[in-house]
Amino acid sequence: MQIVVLTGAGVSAESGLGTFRDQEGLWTRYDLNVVATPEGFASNPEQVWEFYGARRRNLLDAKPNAAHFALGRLQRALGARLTLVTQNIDDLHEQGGATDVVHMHGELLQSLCAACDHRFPDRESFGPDRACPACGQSGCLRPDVVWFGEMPYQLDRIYSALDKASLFVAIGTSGAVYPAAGFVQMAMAQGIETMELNLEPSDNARLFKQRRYGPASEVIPVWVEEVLRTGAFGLDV
Ligand code: BJW
Repeated sequence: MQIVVLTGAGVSAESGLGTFRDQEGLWTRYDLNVVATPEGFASNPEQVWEFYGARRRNLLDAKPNAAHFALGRLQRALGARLTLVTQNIDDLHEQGGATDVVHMHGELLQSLCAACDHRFPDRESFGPDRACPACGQSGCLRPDVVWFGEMPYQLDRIYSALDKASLFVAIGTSGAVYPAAGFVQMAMAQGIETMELNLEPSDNARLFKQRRYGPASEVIPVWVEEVLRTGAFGLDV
């Protein structure tokens, strides 16, 4: 029995990290074409670094919430039977005790050198003029995140986990961004169980067999407890 869990910004909302498409979401205050595309970065790297610098500072003050801790507990109990995929670039799943997180849209506290592909942990707020610690070139550093038009990370691993899964669960994601928004269709095509846990119905809500709504910090711990207590979906835990 394999479970694939996909999380989105909603799981970190109660930790004080903004979502993208809600009423006060980041995309209502920032133009995504400017701050979340390779073209935007090429034309104004300072502005993009300012955006990600502010988000780095915000993340350094943030703490995991009950949803992160519950998913961490689930992963420690299920081990390799749970593939935890997140679209989030924060590290709150790890801080909540998850041991193996697939960050398909990259990681905020890492930078990437466009010249030599070197990735490294980075908590600095600004960066365009800094030199790459590996190749020494200046002006080549970017946040290690996946922008629109770029290929998400570890898709082979995600598709292979979905192929073997008996349950796909989407948590706190609007279902607006592909390829993540298409995972439920892949799960449907395989005839496996699907579940949406969100504050409110997402764009894809009708595609899920089961749906539960409410804040992640309340809904996720209840669901995790259920899975661990009853061995729901045939789990032998
Ligand atoms: C709560 C809650 C609480 C609130 N409790 N819930 C047409 C068709 C298909 C695809 C495309 C298309 N046109 C263009 C594309 C491709 C494009 C795309 O999908 N565009 C769409 C706009 C249509 N995708 C891409 O370009 C991707 N790459 C790609 O496709 O490569 C080619 C490829 C081809 C074939 C196969 C595979 C690949 C790359 C996408 C990169 C996304 N990058 C971003 C920003 C970078 C990281 C960052 O800065 O953080 O990633 S955009 C942003 O959206 C971020 C997120 O990870 C992502 C998803 O957002 P999420 O997590 O769903 O957040 P919200 O805000 O949308 O939703 C929050 C939800 O939480 C809501 O439902 C709330 O109700 C809920 N919530 N509080 C529980 N307390």
